[in-house]
Parts: sequence; C-alpha cells; structure tokens
Amino acid sequence: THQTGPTIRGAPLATSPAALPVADANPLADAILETLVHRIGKDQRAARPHDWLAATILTVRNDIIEKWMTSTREAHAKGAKRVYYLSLEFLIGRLLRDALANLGQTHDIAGALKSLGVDLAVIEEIEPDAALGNGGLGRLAACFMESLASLDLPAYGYGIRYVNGMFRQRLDDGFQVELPENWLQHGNPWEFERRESAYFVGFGGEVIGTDTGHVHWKVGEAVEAMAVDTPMVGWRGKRVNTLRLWTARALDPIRLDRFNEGDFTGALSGQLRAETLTRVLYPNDSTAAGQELRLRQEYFFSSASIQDIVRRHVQYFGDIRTLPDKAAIQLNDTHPAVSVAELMRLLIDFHEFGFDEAWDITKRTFGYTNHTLLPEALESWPLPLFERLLPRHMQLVYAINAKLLREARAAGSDETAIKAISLIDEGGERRVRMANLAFAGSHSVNGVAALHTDLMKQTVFADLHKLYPDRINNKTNGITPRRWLQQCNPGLTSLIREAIGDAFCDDTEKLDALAAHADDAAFQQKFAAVKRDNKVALAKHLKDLIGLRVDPDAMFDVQIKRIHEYKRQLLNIVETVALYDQIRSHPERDWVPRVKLFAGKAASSYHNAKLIIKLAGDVARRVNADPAVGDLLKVAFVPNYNVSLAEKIIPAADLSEQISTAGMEASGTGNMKFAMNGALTIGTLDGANVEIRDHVGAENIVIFGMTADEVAAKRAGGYNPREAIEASPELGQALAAIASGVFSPDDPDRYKGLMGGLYDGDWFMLAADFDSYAAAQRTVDRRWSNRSDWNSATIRNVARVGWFSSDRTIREYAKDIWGVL
Ligand code: T68
Repeated sequence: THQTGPTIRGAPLATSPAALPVADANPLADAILETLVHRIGKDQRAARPHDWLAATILTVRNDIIEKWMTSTREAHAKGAKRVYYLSLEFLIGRLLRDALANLGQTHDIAGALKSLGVDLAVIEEIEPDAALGNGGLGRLAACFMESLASLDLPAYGYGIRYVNGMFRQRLDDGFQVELPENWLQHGNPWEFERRESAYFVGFGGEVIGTDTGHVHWKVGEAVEAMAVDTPMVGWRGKRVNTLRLWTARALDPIRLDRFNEGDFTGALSGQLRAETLTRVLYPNDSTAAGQELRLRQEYFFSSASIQDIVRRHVQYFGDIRTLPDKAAIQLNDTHPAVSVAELMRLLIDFHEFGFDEAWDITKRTFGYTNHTLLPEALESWPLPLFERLLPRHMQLVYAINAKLLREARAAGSDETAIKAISLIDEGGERRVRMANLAFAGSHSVNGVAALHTDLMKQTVFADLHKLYPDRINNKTNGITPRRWLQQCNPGLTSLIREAIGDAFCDDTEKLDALAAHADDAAFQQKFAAVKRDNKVALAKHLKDLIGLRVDPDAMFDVQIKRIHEYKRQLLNIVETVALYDQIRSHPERDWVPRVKLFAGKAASSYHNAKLIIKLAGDVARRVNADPAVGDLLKVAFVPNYNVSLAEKIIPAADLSEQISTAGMEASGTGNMKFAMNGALTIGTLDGANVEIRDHVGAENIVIFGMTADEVAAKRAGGYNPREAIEASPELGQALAAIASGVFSPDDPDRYKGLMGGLYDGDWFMLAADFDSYAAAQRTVDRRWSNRSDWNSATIRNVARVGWFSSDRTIREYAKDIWGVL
C-alpha cells in the first residue's frame, strides 16, 4: 500500500496526511521544506524520517558552511599556525544534536520542524553513529576536535573514511556476534567530497639510485587518496574546523583491455583492491593488529595527510623550511607513526634537503601521544613486511636509527640501553618498533594521565627518556562538556544554570560554584529528582531494548567500556555473584537494591573477553529470575554499546565502576563523564582516577585495591593467586559456583577454563583485590543509605570535575606542545 506522511517503520511520525500542517511565516521551516523538495526530491507527503533528517542536516549545514569558510579564510589571512591531529580513529557518534547545540539553533530548528509536523527528537534518534573508532582513543580524538574548534584554534583532523566502522554487536543466546555496521547506507549529508584534493599513494616496488645521486622509489602499485571533509562546529559556533577523512580509489577504475577479453572480475580488481584499504576499521582496541592490510591503512592515510599538509604549507608560505613554525602534527598513538618517515622522504627526495636538516624539521613538527603500556598493544612490524611494502621508508628508518644510536652511544648508553632504544627489535624475528620511531621523530612525547606518564618514564621508554629527559610530558585527558554534560543531560544542565548561572557553559571549571549548594537540602532534592528522571528514561529504554524491568529507585551501578581482562569486568561479575549469594543467605539484612549494568564490545578474536560477556548474561538470567532476590538485585548486559548508548546511560548512573588493575589503564575518560553527571566512582588508583580523587576529594570517591607500585611489587615477588583465593571464602565460593556450572546448566563446563585461569595465573590480580573491592562495595551501600551524604558527595563530584574538560587538555597541548597559544 502507498505510504504517505513521515513514518518510522510504517507508523505515522506526527501527522496524518489529511492534516498536513501548513507552515506559517517560518523562514527556517521554508528552508527545510525547500531543501526537502529540491535536494532530496520528496514532497512533504512522501518524506520519510530519513528524508527529514537529511533535509534538516542540509539546511543547518548551509549555516555551517559560511562559518567554515570564514574560519579558513581568517586562519589564512593571519598566517596562523595550524594543528594537525592524525588519528586512525574518530569516534564521533551523532552530529546533528551537537551541531545544533553548538550553533545555538536547537530551539529554532525544533520549532521549524514542529510547524512541519516533525519531532526533532525523533529524527535525531535515527541519525546513525559515526563509529570510526574502537573506544577511548577514538573518542578522545572526537572530543579534541570539538574543543579545538571551541577554543578557536585552526585545526584539521586527518583519518580514514571507513565504510564499515566499529561492528554492530548482537547477542545470540548471550554470545557476541559481530555484524557489519553500515553508517553510510542512507548517504551522509555531513560530508563533502573534495575530488580535487587527491594524492597518489604508492606501495612496494623498489628504490633505484640515479646518476644525479638522487634516489627514486619506483612504486609497485599506487592508489589515489581522495579527501572527504566533515565540518566540526565549536561551542557557540565560534569556529568550524575540518575533519578530513581519506577514501581510496583505483587510478585505473576499470581495465578495459581485460574487460574486452571477457575478464570482468580482473577488469575491476584494482578498484576492489583500493576500496578494501578504506573498507573497515580494525576492531582491536588493545592488541596490535599485525596484518599487512593494517600497515597499508596506516601508510595510506599518513602519506595522504603529510602530502596534503606539505602542499598547503608550500602554497600558503612558500618555503618548506618554516613548516615547524606553521604546522604542528600530533600523532594519536603510533598508528600514524610512519608519517615521520614519510615527511623525511618528501623533504629529502622531493625538496632536496640533506638528512640532518630534514630530521631537524621533522622533529620540530611532530608530537606523539602514547595511550598504552600494554606490551601486546605496542606496534611493531616484521622487517621483511615493512621493507616489501615501503622500501624507501625502510632505508630512512635505518638512517634515522643510525643517527639515533650514534647519539645514544655518544651520551654513554650501554649495550642494554642501545638495544632498547633501537628502532629495530633484534630479539627474535627482526621488527620495526613504531613507538621508538614516533619517540625519536617528535619533540614532544606525552602520556594521557599523570600516573601513566610516570610509568612511561619508568618502563617502555626508560632508556629513551634517559637519553632525552625533556621530551616526555603529561597531558591528562579530558572530555567535551558540551556533549557529555549539556547535550546528554539537559535536566542537570538547567538545574546547574538555575543554581549558579551559565558561566560554566563557557568555562567548565566554573562548575565549582556548585559546591556551595552541596549541603543545601532543597538543592539536593532537585539534584536527586533530575537523576531519577534520567533513570526513569533509561529504565524505559532498557524495557524496550532488552525487555528488562528495573526499579528507578534502585542504585544504578554501571560498567560500560570495551571488554578487556585488565578492565576487570570479571571482578565486578564475580562480586555480583558473591553478593547474590549473600542476599540469598541473609535475606533479613537490609540490602541496598542495585541494578548492575554492563555494556561493551569484545575484539572478535578475544576469547576470554567474549566469554566474560556470556558470563554476564548467564548471571543476569539466573539472578533476574530468582524470586529470592526480587528487586534487590538485577543484572543486565546491554548490547551494542556505542556513543549514543553512553549518552543515555551515563546521566542515569549512580555508581561508576573504574576498577582496572592499577598501572594498566592509561587514563580512562568514561570515569570523567560519570563524575560530571553526578555518579560516585568506585575505582582503583589507576589512570586518571588518581587525579579525579585529587580533584573531587578522597571523601567523595570510593578507592580500593592495590596501587600500581604494589601490583608491580607483588608480581615481582611471585604472586600466588591460589593463596589469595583460599584466604577469601566469599571469593572461593563465587568462583566455585561459576566453575561448577551454577550459571550455565546448559553447559556446566563453560567457565571451568576461565575460573581455572584465575587460580593458575590471574595476571590482572582479581583475587588479590577482591576482598578490598567487596568491602568498598559495602561502603558504597552505606553511603547510599545516607542519601543526603550521597547527594552531597555526587554534587561535589560535578562541582569539582570541571578541570577534566577537554578544553583544558587542549589548552595544555596548544601551549606546551604546539606553540599556538
Ligand atoms: C585508550 N586506548 C586507553 N586504544 O586504554 C585509555 N589501541 O586508558 C585512554 O583513556 C584512552 O585511550 C584515551 O587516551 C585505546 O582506546 C585503542 O582504542 C586502540 C586502537 C587500536 C589499536 C590499539
């Protein structure tokens, strides 16, 4: 049958066709309608929700384009230094609400749409997440892009336009299944193809010397990188910067010779090969991928970005020598580290610099941010692969290494230090170490939280740090308060505004004025009411999504992040099982009702992480169906965690679980989001938790477990998990119950191996921290039971986390690393 009017899955969106509203004198509504007709090619009756979404975005975009061009023109006219943020990941999420809020147009657009019978909230909800990232590292890049524009700094983000971003997670009988994510299926009205901004990127082949003494890289294969730009709108629409994502095209899209011979597949194979490059995001968040395609992706986007930066510099400033004065290139982890060799190549092979001058320019241009100390996440490439794919870069890596090791020897490094500093790992199969390359090629190397930066100096980079003691510096992460407070939590935002005015909207640290209201009973009531509203909304969402009913008056206890053993979701689940046991054994005690929420994706090949997801679901099924606990305990694993889901869950959380083994979480950024939305943190002294405690005050956070030093000492001294388990009956019983199949009667041995691993190794020291964690949870219960104390503590959290705004972080990068403030 013929559909009329806007619908979602066939249901009318707002208005029946008989009563199409007539827009009266609303120029914005006219503009949207005009766009709908002339750009989308639909009339009001035929338009579906996605058409309205596209028409709205295209209309808003017009405004953005003006500001975008002004921003670019101004930077040009001033001859301003530009910041280039190179990242293989940008985990942006949805853009419409963010853009509208930053432009201050939410109200007007909502009104215009309303006059057309369309609900802005409804179309905002169908915008797909741009999920071009795995987790924290990618989300940090997105927060940074927003803060750069908000601080009016001319900046470009460079990355890859993956056709398939982070996979969609479905749970089949509780097991994670990965499905392709298809964010571009309805087109992407935010992006602009820049067909004229295209570069050749070569791979393979050989390097030949010429008579003139020059070297020539005769590439074996080449693809074309084409730019696709997305505007990044800053707060109050101050500035619009560019996120430039590269897509790959074959130079020869179709081989007609082959086609004419009847080889249709062969005729198109070049195009397919090119498209494969930018097809999919690698879904590993903390192990190096190691495949050839990954190195190809890294070089493809590095080369295109560096060529673009050099081209722009020469066009605007003429002389490439001034590059470090006019361009600051930040490497988001080592994924773009081959850029160091690429810039050297362009300077030496095309701009005819000698090695030393090229090296000086390169070092003064690059900065490198490290996001992990996990050995399995440190990238290194087998030498034969690197040499086959990038023969010219291999030569340059050798030349850089020779210089580096000469400097080290001159400074008195011994042979052990030389081995650690070398760009080539000689232990076993020879490999190129990307972290050492990034370190050597940068004037600044930063960690992402104070503890992490200290550990960098003591561990992975100890010898490089001795050699270059001024290079490592700390830049504690931050989050954008626009998305993570104002947009996701409008209720709290208005309450804050009512209490302290709206200065905090332009300077997040002004939230500190809220502390004066922390003990005001009336304010506490309002604060708790906002939280409750958010919980009611989340409860409804959970009901629709997974069919679980939860009580909004229970404590919402949340752990949402990538699933990894070091993040210790298993510690949380095991403690949940212990609690379940306790509630059943002592039903007479007055237990605090809790809803335990888990969400997160596991890397597709990470067996234990996937098993942990299944365990959470198995525990949930058993607990939720047990009448003996009733509403005292509910457990849920919410599928397909992404930015949009985080925006719904975080404002509704009471308790934030940040429980990684100390020394392993570089920073964490979820921890900051929860605190800013009025949750109490239960956490270890790891990553930025340490600084969060310093800011909110030790009395407003619940800290437990070993410190990083204690973890290291225990490991060095020969940790015996079996002893720890035997010393804790509560833990022993929980592990035994899980191992014996209490939660998996359909497959009683399912968790034998997972539990056995704790007895045998327990690398992440779950057993060592268990008792301390369980005790901390009971402290949390007690504090919850004194609701006025709880409210005052959570209000103080909001008041004192303003420092964790990514505006502060970016200001520090801008001053200390980039020299643009
Ligand atoms: C995260 N790293 C850190 N890596 O784990 C987190 N890795 O502590 C920190 O807050 C955040 O970075 C921001 O600094 C990641 O998210 C990855 O996603 C990743 C992706 C590919 C390869 C390796």
